[in-house]
Amino acid sequence: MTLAGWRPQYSGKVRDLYVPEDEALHPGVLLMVASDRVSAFDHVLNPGIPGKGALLTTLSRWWFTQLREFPNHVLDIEPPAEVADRAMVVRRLDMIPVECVVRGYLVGSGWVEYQESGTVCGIPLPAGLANGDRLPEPIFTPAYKAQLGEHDENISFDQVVDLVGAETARELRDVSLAIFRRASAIAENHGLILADTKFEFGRHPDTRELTLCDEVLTSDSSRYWDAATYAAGGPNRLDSFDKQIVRDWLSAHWDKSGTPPTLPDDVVAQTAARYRELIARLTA
Ligand code: PZK
Repeated sequence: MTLAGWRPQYSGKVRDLYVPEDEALHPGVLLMVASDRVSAFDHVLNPGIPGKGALLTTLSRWWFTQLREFPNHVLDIEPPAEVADRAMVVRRLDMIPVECVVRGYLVGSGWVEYQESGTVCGIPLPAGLANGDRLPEPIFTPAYKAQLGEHDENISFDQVVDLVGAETARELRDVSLAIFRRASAIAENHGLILADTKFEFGRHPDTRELTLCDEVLTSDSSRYWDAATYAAGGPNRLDSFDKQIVRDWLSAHWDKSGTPPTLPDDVVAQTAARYRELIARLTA
């Protein structure tokens, strides 16, 4: 998409990053634009989910406000009007190349590693845990950003130390756990479980302050469960407020080779409704 005054710098699967055309006008800033694109099983699907970019941006902005005691990259500068509801102007930071994943529950790649080794990112866990079980306490389970097209790889705390140094590694872990605890408590107050999430951090170019960036606690970066459904323990207990509906439909209608099929209208509508429900519940 072309935006007057902004030059596209990088397009991810579902978001786009722009830099100011005139750096003197807006020094040290970036424009992050969330699209309606949805990805699953490493493919961007058709059609998109109408309103997804705006819904996830609303959620991210809301969380940044809730978490304002933690320094973040959001600037009080209006994005271009055409994308105002799905964009944020942010401070350009020196990014730290570690995905700061925190898990309160054992699921996904954590569950996979646990079954093989009894650990997650090298952290030993109690024996006998089942898929989706609550962990005794939240754990920091970092991942290293893979090359384009590869999956992020779970790494140990010692590998984080090798990548960024001992002091930054400790700071990333402690701040990630602190934010997760705060966010989990808020989610719990609204009948939601924050199962896990991924934060990214950078440093302010001048002050070197560790700064929360990227999107925070959206359905693309986090797993939310309904607390009542989880407690009831049925087959849906781990259904998340994300593209679960899309994944389930694709699994039933596609062998995961070649181009994925077009999503039917009802799958698109139900997914959009699920995103709206998450926001409605959290912000109620
Ligand atoms: C930055 N990404 C991820 C990829 C997106 C976002 N504050 C920042 N300063 C410098 N770089 C980044 C950020 C942030 N956030 C974020 N890559 C670099 C990314 C594609 C599209 F919107």
